Amino acid sequence: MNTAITNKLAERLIKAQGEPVSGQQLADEFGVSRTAIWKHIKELAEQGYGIESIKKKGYYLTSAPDTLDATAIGAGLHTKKLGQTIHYVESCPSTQIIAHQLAQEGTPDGTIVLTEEQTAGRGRLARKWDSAAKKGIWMSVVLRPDVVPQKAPQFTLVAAVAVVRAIEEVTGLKPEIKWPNDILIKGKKSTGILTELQSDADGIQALIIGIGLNVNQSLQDFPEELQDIATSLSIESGKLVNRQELVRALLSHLEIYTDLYIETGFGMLKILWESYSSTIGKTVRARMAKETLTGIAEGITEDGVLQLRTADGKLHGIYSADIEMTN
Ligand code: BTX
Repeated sequence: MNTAITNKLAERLIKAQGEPVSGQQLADEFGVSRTAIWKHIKELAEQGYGIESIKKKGYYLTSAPDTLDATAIGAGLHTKKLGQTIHYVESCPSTQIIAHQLAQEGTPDGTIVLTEEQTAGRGRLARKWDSAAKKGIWMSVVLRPDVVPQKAPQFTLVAAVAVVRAIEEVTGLKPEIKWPNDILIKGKKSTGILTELQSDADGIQALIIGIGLNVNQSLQDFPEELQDIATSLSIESGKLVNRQELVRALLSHLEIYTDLYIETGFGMLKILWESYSSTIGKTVRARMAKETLTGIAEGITEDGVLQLRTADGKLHGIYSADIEMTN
């Protein structure tokens, strides 16, 4: 069986959005016989697609399997660049590792790596990122922006805006951003973003933006030590969320906001970011490698640096820290 045709047929039926397409039309489009189409339909049913047929009208899709493979994501994706190359694996230690490898091998700008499960998902500073099978979006995006390396850290903030907009659009939830890279819902962490850089004397070769988004976990799906601090979209909305739709929304917003940043700078994004921030205006504790400072978070600069005013009136620029709210 020609699996390329099976995949294209799946894509065709997804794109038809539940409207029946006749066996003859499919046979003409794919240049094969109606019997061959019927065999591919049977194969798709075995893969978990729900396919019905109406006499004289044809085949239509009632459900698609809950997977993030290239066929499922590609159908209905309206981006120009992001996700036009999709690298999918069912399980891997970390999508960041694969994305770094692909970037070194010259994969195009906008390539994404998606998996159902990570066995060694990573956060910042070699922390672990819990990545339960089929419950979340574990994705790395390879970008090759023509910007100086100093402009790289803001991509984390830009990605945070994109994630919040996508979550809002798909679920109606109202997430907040905790500087620099946490997306919180009702104070609990739903998403983490990790931006890594490949650069040389000529500048940035690739930016690898890792996004870990908790989608359909129940509280028990998280390890015990995370149950007080982590949440998922499903816990917060009380519904299962379509991961495929969310990936597509995420890619669309990420494309819009990264392009905006590359073309016009951080100005407009800074305003957007601050409007979603749970940090700005609050008294926070910033834990850094060498010291901890407590003060009011007044805003971020054009470079994405957090401005913290301590009780002695001094304004500190915080480049990297863990932020805790003080009540
Ligand atoms: P971070 O260092 O800000 O957060 C890591 C911390 O978050 C952990 O120490 C733990 O306390 C908590 N945590 C771990 N797993 C979860 C979870 N699923 N939900 C909520 N809290 C959690 C954040 O780093 C950056 C994470 C990026 C993850 C993506 S997934 C795709 C890509 N591949 C990969 O290996 N990492 C990125």
